[in-house]
Amino acid sequence: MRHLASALTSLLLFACAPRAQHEAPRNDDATSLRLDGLVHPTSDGDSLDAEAGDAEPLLADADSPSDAAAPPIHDLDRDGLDDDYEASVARAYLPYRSVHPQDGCALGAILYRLRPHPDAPTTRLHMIVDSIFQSDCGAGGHSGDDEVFGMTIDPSLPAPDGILAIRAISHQDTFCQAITDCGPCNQPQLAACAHAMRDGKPFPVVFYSKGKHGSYVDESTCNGACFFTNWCTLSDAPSEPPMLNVGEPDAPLVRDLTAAGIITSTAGWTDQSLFGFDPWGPSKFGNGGGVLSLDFVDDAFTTPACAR
Ligand SMILES: [Ca+2]
Ligand SMILES: [Ca+2]
Ligand SMILES: [Ca+2]
Repeated sequence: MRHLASALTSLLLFACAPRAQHEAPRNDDATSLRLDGLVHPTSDGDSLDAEAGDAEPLLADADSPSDAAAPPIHDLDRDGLDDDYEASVARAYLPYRSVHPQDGCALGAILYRLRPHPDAPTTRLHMIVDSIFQSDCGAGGHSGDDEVFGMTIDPSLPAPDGILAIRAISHQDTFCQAITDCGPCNQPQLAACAHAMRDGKPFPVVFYSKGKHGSYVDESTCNGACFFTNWCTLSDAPSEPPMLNVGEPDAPLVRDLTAAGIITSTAGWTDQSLFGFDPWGPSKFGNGGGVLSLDFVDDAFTTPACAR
């Protein structure tokens, strides 16, 4: 009975805990991030809750050798990665996001999906970074904006060295679409990224065009793109708005961006049509943005696993 009460208490704590990881805790020792020992794909997703209920003793005895191989105890999105680890990786390996200094509608947030890389699940991570903005105020502007890049991470290397490949697609599926790739990936060989200092180290840069937020890893491809409507430049500092892990398609971590604390009046958002938005729902984001739930599963952003 005591065990049952303990399990129920643990479940209650999980249910009441904030589901979002806003501004993941800084990991100043990125070398401590390792995939080994952290990937334990859940063989039976239905048993996750039971595992979570039994999790507390594993935390308490984390140093004991017998617990070293224990399954993750905080994997609500059921991808085999501890969700706190996901937040640490996302924060540590986030590229330098260069939002144009004269951007007139820079208010936004970062939604991300991090999981084992589908082509190298034990050695690489893949992250989709969906940058949302309240509006696009460039040519043909609109309410709601979503701009996506994908990246391959080798977590055995500290950031930024572990960033092996980045692919940005601006104005996807339009005649203005531009795909740019960069990174130290060897197979295939990619162009070198532009770099700028973040956390005291040279990080690869993802440029967002002024007002339109078209994303490019190559500034020269951006400038003048789409009939001279896109212009990029390196910002003085990286843009790092609130970050939120959306989870996985089969196990979302969030269904309401306002309840999750992302799209709120407090954060400066004013467009009520975006409040309460479900990032895993079928609707478009605003009257001109894309369907976020499709962004998170779009294979066009699956960067190569980058064998070395
Ligand atoms: Ca997870
Ligand atoms: Ca995940
Ligand atoms: Ca846009």
